Amino acid sequence: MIDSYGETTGPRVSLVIPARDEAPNLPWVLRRVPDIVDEIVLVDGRSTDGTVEVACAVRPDIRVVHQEGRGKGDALRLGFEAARGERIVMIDADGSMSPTEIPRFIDLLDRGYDVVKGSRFADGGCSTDITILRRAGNLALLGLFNRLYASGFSDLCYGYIAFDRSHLSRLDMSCPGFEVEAQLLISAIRARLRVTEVGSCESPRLCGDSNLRTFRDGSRVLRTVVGSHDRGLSGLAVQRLRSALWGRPAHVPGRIEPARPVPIAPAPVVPVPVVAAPVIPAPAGVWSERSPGLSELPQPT
Ligand SMILES: Nc1nc2c(ncn2[C@@H]2O[C@H](COP(=O)(O)OP(=O)(O)OP(=O)(O)O)[C@@H](O)[C@H]2O)c(=O)[nH]1
Ligand SMILES: [Mg+2]
Repeated sequence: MIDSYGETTGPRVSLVIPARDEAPNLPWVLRRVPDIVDEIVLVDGRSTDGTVEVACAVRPDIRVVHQEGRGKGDALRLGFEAARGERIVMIDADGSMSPTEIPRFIDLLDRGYDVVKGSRFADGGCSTDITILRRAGNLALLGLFNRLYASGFSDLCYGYIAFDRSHLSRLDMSCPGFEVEAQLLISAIRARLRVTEVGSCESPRLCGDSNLRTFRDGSRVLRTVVGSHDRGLSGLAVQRLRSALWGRPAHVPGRIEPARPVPIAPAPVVPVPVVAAPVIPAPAGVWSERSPGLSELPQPT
């Protein structure tokens, strides 16, 4: 890419699209990608319906990543690693999300947010696809998520998300399946990234069968949301239970790990202090602790 000063720069916005047997839907999606997107990365999940051929015919400049493993989370992780843009946007390939909304996500990143997530239930959002069962499941998981992570989101299981590439190493995407969106958000909150929502409209997939199984994938999201909880007494209880059951605490975010879990030794349990230290209120917006400067330390006589 050549910038306005005639210098060669890398792509600014990368669009990552996981696709498994989405050949009939991809032309609709790819033809609506706005010019603001500099590169498209398609992660093909061993499709057998000509997905890659169709994508290359519609967008000869598309970059294709071939996925060896399985699952949307696994595909996204590969796509993010391959993406070269400063800004990364993820979108589904089935025509349920319109790429024409991408500029709204990028605009919020430009305004200083680190992660922008689409919400079907925020202002300007809608869904003509969600069933009563999925809406109830999403609402229940969202309520739990907001409570455990002290957040105030209006949607959880929706995969239209944009973020700044510089935060990639802090976003945890080690889960292989549809629970990856919840996992990404949990790690963003833990890393104290500025996350915001933007209204987004979801339509029914254009053609083909859903890869999502409501109960199987819903329970995986539930396990991710509860299993990653590590704050307060309930968090301590969850992590102790995890250690007792599987011999390891929740995945520690901060890096992208291989899809296959690496066995790690259980972390030592830090004892909770019996007597709480007196809390000294700090003025708002100022760190409550401060180390003395060298000049303030007692000087040797
Ligand atoms: N590469 C790859 N993509 C996948 C895999 N599983 C799902 N996807 C893609 O992930 C996106 C979301 O999957 P969907 O099947 O649409 O799931 P959903 O949006 O929850 O359900 P519906 O829209 O109701 O079908 C689609 O673009 C799929 O093609 C996979 O194992 N590998
Ligand atoms: Mg879909």
